[in-house]
Amino acid sequence: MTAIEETLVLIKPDGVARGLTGEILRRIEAKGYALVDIRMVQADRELLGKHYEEHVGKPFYEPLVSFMESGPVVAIRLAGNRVIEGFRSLAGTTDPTTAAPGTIRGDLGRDWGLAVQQNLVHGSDSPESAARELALWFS
Ligand code: RTP
Ligand code: MG
Repeated sequence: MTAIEETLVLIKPDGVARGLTGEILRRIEAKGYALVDIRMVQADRELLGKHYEEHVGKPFYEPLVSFMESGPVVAIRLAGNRVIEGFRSLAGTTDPTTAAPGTIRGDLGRDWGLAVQQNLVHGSDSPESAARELALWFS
């Protein structure tokens, strides 16, 4: 038996701006996960600073936060058995240029000049991250 768990998925500003929200939701639903809650958010620096606290001080932190506040994101509370690893598998690896075809990043993403920041989606990477991030985006 595996337990039903929840994860935070974000459709990042590039995914929203390119009109890929429907296609990304379609893939998530086709995989069989449940959309528990969904909202469109214009994130500010305070929220993004907490969301990306593990990356504070890294060279890509400032450009990442600037990118993430450049437009609205879609935040999704997603549920299912092993959904945390399942969604990350659906998303593909971080760099969309080399993410495997068949994945969201591999099929729909590429390098548009901002390195790997524009990679369409975020998914929590552990149960602890999921609980922390869901509390931030669905408080
Ligand atoms: P995510 O958190 O968005 O689901 O992606 P991830 O686990 O695959 O990547 P992570 O290492 O957590 O990095 C978070 C986001 O920061 C941007 N990033 N830029 N070297 C770079 O320029 C760099 N490395 C990471 C990406 O947008 C990545 O998704
Ligand atoms: Mg991550």
